[in-house]
Amino acid sequence: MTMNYSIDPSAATLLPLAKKEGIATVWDRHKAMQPQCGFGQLGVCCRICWKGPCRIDPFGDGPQRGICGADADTIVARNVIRMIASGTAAHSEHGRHVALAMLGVAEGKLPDYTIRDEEKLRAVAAKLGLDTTGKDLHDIAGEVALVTLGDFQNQDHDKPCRWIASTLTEKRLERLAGLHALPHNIDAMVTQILARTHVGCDADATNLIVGGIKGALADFDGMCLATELSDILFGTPQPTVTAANLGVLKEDAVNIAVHGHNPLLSEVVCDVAVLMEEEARRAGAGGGINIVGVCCTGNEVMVRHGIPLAANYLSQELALITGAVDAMVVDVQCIMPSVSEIGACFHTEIITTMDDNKIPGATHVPFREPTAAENARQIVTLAIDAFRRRNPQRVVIPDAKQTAVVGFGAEAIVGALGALNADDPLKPLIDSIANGNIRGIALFAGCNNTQTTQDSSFVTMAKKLARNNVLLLATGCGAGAFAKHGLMTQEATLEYAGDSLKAVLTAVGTEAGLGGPLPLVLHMGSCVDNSRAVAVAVAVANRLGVDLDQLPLVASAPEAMSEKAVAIGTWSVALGIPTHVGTMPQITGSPAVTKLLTETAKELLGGYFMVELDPDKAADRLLAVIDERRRGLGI
Ligand code: MSK
Repeated sequence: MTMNYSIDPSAATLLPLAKKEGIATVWDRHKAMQPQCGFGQLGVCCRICWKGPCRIDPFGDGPQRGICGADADTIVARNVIRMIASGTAAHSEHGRHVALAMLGVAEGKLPDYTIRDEEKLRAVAAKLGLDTTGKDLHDIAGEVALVTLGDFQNQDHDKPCRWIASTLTEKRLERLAGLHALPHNIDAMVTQILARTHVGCDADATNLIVGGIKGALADFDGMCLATELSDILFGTPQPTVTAANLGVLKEDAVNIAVHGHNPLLSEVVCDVAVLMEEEARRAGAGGGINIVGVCCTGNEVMVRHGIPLAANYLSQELALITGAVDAMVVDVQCIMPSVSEIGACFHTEIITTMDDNKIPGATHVPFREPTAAENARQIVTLAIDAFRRRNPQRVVIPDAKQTAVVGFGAEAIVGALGALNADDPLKPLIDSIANGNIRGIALFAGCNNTQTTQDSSFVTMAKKLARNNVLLLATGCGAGAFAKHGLMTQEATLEYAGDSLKAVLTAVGTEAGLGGPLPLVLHMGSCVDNSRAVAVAVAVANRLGVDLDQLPLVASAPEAMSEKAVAIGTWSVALGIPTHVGTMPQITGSPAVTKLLTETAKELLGGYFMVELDPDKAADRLLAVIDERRRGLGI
């Protein structure tokens, strides 16, 4: 049974234990929810006003319009773009938080933070068109922060957001401007979507979807700025060797799981934990303090500092069922409310930290940047106290741990390629694509979803694409899946890569001093870090003088789940990237919206959605698209 839920070996150990102890997990709740509402699955249920809920009969026998007169196309389009607005809000709020922190650093108000990557700060300032001559570091940081915050404040509709304007290819910017899809202000895009989907407003499905695309591009803007400013404050990822899966928990240490998305808190918890090792030992933890990651906070600290990743989205509850986690510290997004109930079955402190993200039953430690270290000390103290209450008899740490070579942001990839050609680092990559040694590039992103067997589609697709010489990039919980299943190792490259891909990865990895090939899948970071993959793609496109929709580049979210994933998938399409989704999107109740996103988008944007639930067939479809793109380039 467990095999249908997950291919993660930790699940095989811990789900039977949960069952024995009467602890319900996400998979139990999924089962209890069956059958799920068919109207909701098709996207034809409208709950936008209190005349409803209304739903359209997909078989044509019952109502074809809601009480206000909205048809299936309007309802589906409104529902899906509201998801985009939420995803955009989530990523961009994260970005705003980081930008405000950078402003605080520049103004000398945040003693617990500093600028860790001066070179990146200067590069970002130059990219944003700022003159840094003669300015000191803090002045530059202040200007970068203010320009960034301008993307939340600009009221000139004709002036696109600064980050997107300084990131994409000229051709892509022109194409998006032609469709009136370039956002001028992130907050305004979220507000506009909510306004136009209010009862009695925009009822034109095509117009709504174009508004959604504009909102998704605001999401892209927010992700770019969140990623780049986080690198400046916390360091730009470089290749590092670490480990993944629940075997990274330690019996003899205070285990603190950092979970959520925003690095502002987790970074300081990591710093403070080092200073509190002795206290942990005095409490009986001979192994000191062991910080592990969950979801994308985990990915953030993993790619920057080599902190091991314990779990991706669907495994977060399993981490608690080990009985070995003393504190789970959460910030924002993708935290199951069930964690407090499961934590209460053990000694585990579930600690919420953001005032707008609380969970009943959790301990709340309000996190404020000016007192970050003090807050982190409070959190680590709670974890040490919990460790004292831990029942060793209940500790079951699965024998599941894989090495993971991670930390491949755009700079690290260009750096590794630079070992082959210092003057023109992109040339080895471009030559390899042109001569077919690399057939194409696939970016795996997105979540886990109980609608699919956890991690299975990621692993199946990656192995097939790698065998066919496709270079693989990954972020978010997809990256977590690959790390847990040993696909971020040199051994995986030797075992699964096709011959020509293996030769390229070996040449680059060896020259870059890794003593062997690059790992089979390159971990680029958390879900906001999808912008890193775009940075590489834009550099290649600019170098070739083409646009993004001409590159043999595809994206896939085989286990997509969240509203953020809907936003990411939509901007990926808007950037010209064919984008596979492996779970059924809630749009199929409208053939018009489905056609718009899966077919018409190709003419308008070059990118389009491909829905394929079978991972093996999905890999074949991606290979066919890559080959079509190659033919288009004449290679
Ligand atoms: S955490 S948005 S489940 S990737 Fe970024 Fe994972 Fe998806 Fe959340």
